[in-house]
Amino acid sequence: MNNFPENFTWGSATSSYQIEGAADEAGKGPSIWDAFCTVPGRVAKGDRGDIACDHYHRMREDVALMKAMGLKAYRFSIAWPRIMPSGKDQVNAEGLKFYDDLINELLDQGIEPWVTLYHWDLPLALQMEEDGWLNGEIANYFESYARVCFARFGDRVKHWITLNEPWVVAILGYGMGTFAPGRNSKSEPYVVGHNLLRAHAQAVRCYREEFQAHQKGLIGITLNCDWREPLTDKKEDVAAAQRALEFFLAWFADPIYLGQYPISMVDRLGDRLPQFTEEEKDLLMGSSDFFGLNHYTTLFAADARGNLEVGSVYGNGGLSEDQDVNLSADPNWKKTAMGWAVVPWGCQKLLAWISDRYDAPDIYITENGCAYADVPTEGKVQDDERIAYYEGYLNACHEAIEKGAQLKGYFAWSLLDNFEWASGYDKRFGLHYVDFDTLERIPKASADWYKKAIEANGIKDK
Ligand code: PNW
Repeated sequence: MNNFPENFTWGSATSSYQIEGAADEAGKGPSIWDAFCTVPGRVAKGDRGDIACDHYHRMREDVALMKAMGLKAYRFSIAWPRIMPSGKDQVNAEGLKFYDDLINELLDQGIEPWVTLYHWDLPLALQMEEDGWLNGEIANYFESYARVCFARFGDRVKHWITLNEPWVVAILGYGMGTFAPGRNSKSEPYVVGHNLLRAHAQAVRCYREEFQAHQKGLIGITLNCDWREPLTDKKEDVAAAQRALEFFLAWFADPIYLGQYPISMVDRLGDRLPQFTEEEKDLLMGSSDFFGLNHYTTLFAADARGNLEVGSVYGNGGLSEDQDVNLSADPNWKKTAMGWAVVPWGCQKLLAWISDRYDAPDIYITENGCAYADVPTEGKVQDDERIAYYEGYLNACHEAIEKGAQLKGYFAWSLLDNFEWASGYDKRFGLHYVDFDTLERIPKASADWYKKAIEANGIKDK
């Protein structure tokens, strides 16, 4: 048995647009994802989030599923346009009430709420009128929205996450254009990344100055990163893997933990990388009480020496030219339905890399999981591949802890099958199967497996 530390936070995660539905109900304003889904060809099968899992109307039933698994914590996001339909000024009382009810229900069932303030559903008005994350003013709008949430929910919410995966917002939203708002640019991602960091820092300052002393919660950020393993032990490839991790994770983590962008980015991006003022640097430095990490997969990295292979593996397109890194997978690696390789040791190496570079911060894995083409038979879903994935990655987490990583918790992505962004409903990440016609939920075998892991506070050795 591989046992986890006492008080390890066992959780599961979701996000507002992916599960709530009720997209145009109870005073909610449209988000950039509501709009993006209406553009032909952007989302598989023309799927949209208007109904999704209908969690907005089935919230209590879903909390009961969490309770049945014995979850200690549940990470969800607040939809900014449900709280502020046009992104600023006016606050929607019905939106506040929904999250009040959810938080109260969780606490009644003994489940700790972990709240993400931004999981990509930007109020559409801020995109149309203000250019969204391209406009430096957005940091002020985000701070105002965050303040409303701290003031209203902070008596009960003790873990806040400002932003989910700024890398995805910047690269997929503004570089590759595969996610909302669908832009293709070589310079905008770095402006967007910069403004995301500024917005994070201002929200954290707001929490610390106005709320933290009496509410006594913690606030952090969630960054996503795959592991990059050098393809060979040649020093050029070792350097390429390091550079790839810097462009992926250190882009956001270095300003927060070390006070500046990585030198590799400064050197390679020139004027495309904005600069922080001294005041912004001070605000950013130390602005996360914990390191939230979303991790799914691993690829090899090799120095491209100007011969970039574009488009062969996910991640090779877009802005890879800035890094001059070629990515590849071992053909023997198993792949999930997303085409993402299952490589548990990459998770252990990434946790060690973070612990080493940032002086062993408290880390929470705020997402880890996998999609498979689950099919119910006689009302049951026997998702053995998902169980194997979780077993592999949790064993890797255990090893990382033994080697010194301060990993304090783990959130399985996801509680439910849901709207998987540009992949629509086709890609199922849930511990619970959702029939998108009837909206019935069925616990998969993995939900039962996870329940036992939580109960035992550990998993069986490989
Ligand atoms: C994360 N990539 O998204 C998100 O936080 C979740 O909302 C999402 O459902 C989950 O992972 C599974 O995809 C990502 O292409 C989306 O590198 C794409 C990438 C990474 C993370």
